[in-house]
Order: sequence, then C-alpha cells, then structure tokens
Amino acid sequence: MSLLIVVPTYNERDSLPLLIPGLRDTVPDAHILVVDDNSLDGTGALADEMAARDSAIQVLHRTTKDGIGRAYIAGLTWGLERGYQRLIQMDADLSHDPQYLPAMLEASGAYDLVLGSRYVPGGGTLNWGWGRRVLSRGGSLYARTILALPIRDLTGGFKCWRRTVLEDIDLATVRSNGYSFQIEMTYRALLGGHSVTEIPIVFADRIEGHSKMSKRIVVEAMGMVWKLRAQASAIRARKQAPVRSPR
Ligand SMILES: Nc1nc2c(ncn2[C@@H]2O[C@H](COP(=O)(O)OP(=O)(O)OP(=O)(O)O)[C@@H](O)[C@H]2O)c(=O)[nH]1
Ligand SMILES: [Mg+2]
Repeated sequence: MSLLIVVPTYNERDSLPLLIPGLRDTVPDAHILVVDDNSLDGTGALADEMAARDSAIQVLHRTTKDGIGRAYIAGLTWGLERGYQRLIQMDADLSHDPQYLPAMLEASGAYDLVLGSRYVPGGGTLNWGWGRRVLSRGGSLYARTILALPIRDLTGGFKCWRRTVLEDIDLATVRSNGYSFQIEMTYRALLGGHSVTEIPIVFADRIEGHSKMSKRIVVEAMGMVWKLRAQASAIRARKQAPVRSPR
C-alpha cells in the first residue's frame, strides 16, 4: 500500500518540526508532502531542510497564500499523479494527532473515506472556549441538516482517502476553500456512492502559531452549503429524468 500524507502549511515554523517526527515514527512507510504557500515565517525553507535530510519528505511550494482548500487540491492532485493508493490530509498545527493514523488506516481497509471525528463517542475537543465549540458543533449540525447527511463531523480536516474516491470527485471542479472545502469533499464522496465512516479523535487546540479562522470563512461555508444542496438536486434530477424512447 502506498500512502501519502498531505500537510498544508502557512506560518507553521514552530509546529512542523514537532509534527514530522511524530508522523515518521507512527507511519514509517508513509511519504509526506508539505504544501506551503510561501509562508512569511520561513516554514517553506524549513520544510526543504527536512526534505533534504529525509527522502520520505517532499515539499510543494506555491507562490501566494491561497487558502487551505486550494492547498489540499494541489497536494492531493500531486499525490494522484504519482500513483499513491491512500492519501491522508491533516493540519500541521498538531491539532490532528498522528497517534490516530493506525486506526484510520485500518478503517480505510473497509471504507473509501475515513473521517477523524470529534463528534462521535470517544471524540472531542481540548482547550476550546465555548464560542469555538458552539461554532464548530453548530456548523456541522447546520450542514448535516441542510444536506441531509448521516455524518457528525463535517468540518473536520483529518481524513484518509482511497484514491478511487478522489479520482471520482474530479478535484479540478471543487470550488470551495475554507470550512466549506471539508464539507464539499465529504459530500461529494457520499453523493458518488462511496462508503464513509467516522472514527473518534480528540482535537487539540493549536499551541504554536496563529489561527487563520475568520468570519469570512464561516460566512462562506454557510452560503456554500446551500449551493451544494442546489447542485446535488440538479444532479439527482438529471439522473431521475425519465428516458423516453422515440416513437
Ligand atoms: N498552504 C496553506 N496552508 C494553509 C492555509 N491556510 C491554512 N493553512 C494550513 O491549514 C491547516 C489548518 O489551518 P488552521 O489555521 O489551523 O485552521 P483551524 O484549525 O481552523 O484554526 P486554528 O487551529 O484555530 O488556527 C494548518 O496546517 C495551516 O497551516 C493556506 O492558505 N495555505
Ligand atoms: Mg488548526
């Protein structure tokens, strides 16, 4: 099984040197791709240094900060082009603990998409204030209700993909970027008839670096959920349109 872990970074100089050894220890056979958007704090150069010392690490440099969704699309596309069979996506800021990877990989033997989930029994969040907790839970509930999905954690970004799902999704057509990116990708997997499961993770708040959360990202996500619903209705309607044979 060939496995690629895609880690997007923007100003993660303090976190990346802690994350990478954890990944190398936990899943020694995996390759790692850091996708850096020309971080101001030198994360890109630091990743290059790590890559020079360890052939399992590669770096994709992008010229400007373009959002997490774009970074993931670039990294996942890079991985598909190079033939990886499983692709993991995870944040660099240590919120996603490498210790969950073995369980996620095991589950990916049976499921096309495995979600690290804060909102199934055994999962949770550490050190989040009530505001962030309400926003995150509320966001997942909002999307889950409007899109009528059986998934508890729709906004999380810790996922293990089988390449077949990503090929099916057609990454070039994914448009959303912030939180809605996570929702859109899982939604598209489900719409395509792929199997999805959630396994519990405890999500730790970032210790180093700065949050890139913004009101704009939340508003974008709220609007995007309705756009996704409209798109899906159109797809379903096309599928269900009666086929009339000419008389
Ligand atoms: N390449 C790239 N990575 C990004 C960009 N925005 C965020 N990231 C990375 O994506 C991951 C998740 O972003 P975070 O800023 O941690 O977002 P969050 O977890 O919702 O919020 P906080 O943890 O509170 O900051 C981190 O590894 C970031 O460095 C971007 O524009 N480009
Ligand atoms: Mg984070």
